[in-house]
Amino acid sequence: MKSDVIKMIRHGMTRFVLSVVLLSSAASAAPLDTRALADSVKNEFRHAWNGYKTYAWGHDGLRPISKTPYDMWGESLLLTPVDAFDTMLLMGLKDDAREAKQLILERLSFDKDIDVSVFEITLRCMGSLLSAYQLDGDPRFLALAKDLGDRLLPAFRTSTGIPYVSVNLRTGKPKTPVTSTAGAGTLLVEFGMLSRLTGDSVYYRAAKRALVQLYDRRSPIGLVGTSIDAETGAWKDPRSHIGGNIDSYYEYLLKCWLLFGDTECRTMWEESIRSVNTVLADSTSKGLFYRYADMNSGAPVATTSGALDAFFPAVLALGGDLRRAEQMQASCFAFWTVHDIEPERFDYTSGRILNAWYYLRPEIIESAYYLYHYTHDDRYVVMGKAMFESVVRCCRTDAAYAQLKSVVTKEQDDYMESFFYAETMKYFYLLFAPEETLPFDDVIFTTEAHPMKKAAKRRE
Ligand code: DMJ
Repeated sequence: MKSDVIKMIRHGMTRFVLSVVLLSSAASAAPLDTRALADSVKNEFRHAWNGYKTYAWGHDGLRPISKTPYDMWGESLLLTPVDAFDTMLLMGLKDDAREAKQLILERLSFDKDIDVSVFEITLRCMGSLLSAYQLDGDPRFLALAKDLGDRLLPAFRTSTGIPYVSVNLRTGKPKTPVTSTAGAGTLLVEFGMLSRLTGDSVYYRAAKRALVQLYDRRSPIGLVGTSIDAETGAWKDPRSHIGGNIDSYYEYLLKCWLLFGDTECRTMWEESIRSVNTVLADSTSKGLFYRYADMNSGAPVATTSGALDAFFPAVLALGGDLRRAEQMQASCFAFWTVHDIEPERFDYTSGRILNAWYYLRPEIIESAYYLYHYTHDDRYVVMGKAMFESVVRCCRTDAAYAQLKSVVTKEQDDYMESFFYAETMKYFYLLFAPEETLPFDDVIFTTEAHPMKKAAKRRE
């Protein structure tokens, strides 16, 4: 019944204001108006964007307390407007999108003598440019993505095909062979879409080879480690888990099957998730989490989880395992509620915080959005509302939004990542906005929340 009313609201009957029973502990009957919530998200997005425009225009990002700009690799690649552009389009912020597009097309150049992280620039720039091209249609976005792809290819010229961590955008000189599994294995959604849209398979082949090379080095019990040497192919850190430095490797196995119909990715996903659920899943009195274990023996190493791990319910749900997805989301959200916002790392058995920062991360919100899509259970909208209110209460500054040094003290830090615009605010918005804002089943989101259309085709 409640689901039906929320569905009606999400489909335009905004006059309905609904009282829902909040999640277990927060059982007060609060009015819930998803249209109003979506508008609040949009207003807060605009608040943060106006801060960027006023104090950091033309730079990568804004320091939201000192109101000064920063550039991640020393020279600007316009990370904030590039990452934020498709969120503006989805929110219907036409004037802001027009300004951002003009800035990007006039000023963005990858011909720079800087060493950039292959992983970060692929997620933040290539994914954004490809989604900008698909949503806006201007071929200059695709040309920029192709130029970037060509500059990143030298990083893959290793004896294994696993890419170096970073590459110089002008000279192509690679740097740092020991890479994280996520760093080397979270490239195929973007590189594959670049191949599809340009008709040149070179990008797909490079990123796919890297993914297969990682998978082929899995242990006899089917697990991968945290870091690997791209030249020797030897694992450097044998700890296996689903958290930071491995996380999106699993996500892309599944998504590349769903986006490209790549059956080899399907097999790799199915084999991998079986091992992960067998060896790493940990059902405790505090709920479902995934532990750290040695990739070869499966021996437990740590019972830690955190903000990054909270992407996993979304992936489980996308892969069809709603039971584990819902269990894990409930466990993660319980840790969010302890301090009204989630810490970067905690021990899920003792409850001890191991890293108290909050970096404005989106993962738990992303999972709420996926779970709402699949279940239409009101609890995920209520959860999203609570999290949105926490972020506004704890992280808002008069210029934009600030990450937190501590979820306990709520002391703010003078930094704001571009993924706040690309992911955090986008997933809040999509959770509250009418489903037709972006039909879920038409797209696969990159790990930076840039939607890739399943039906995308090369234009002749
Ligand atoms: C983003 O850059 C991507 O989501 C990535 O996969 C890891 N997490 C950050 C945001 O937390």
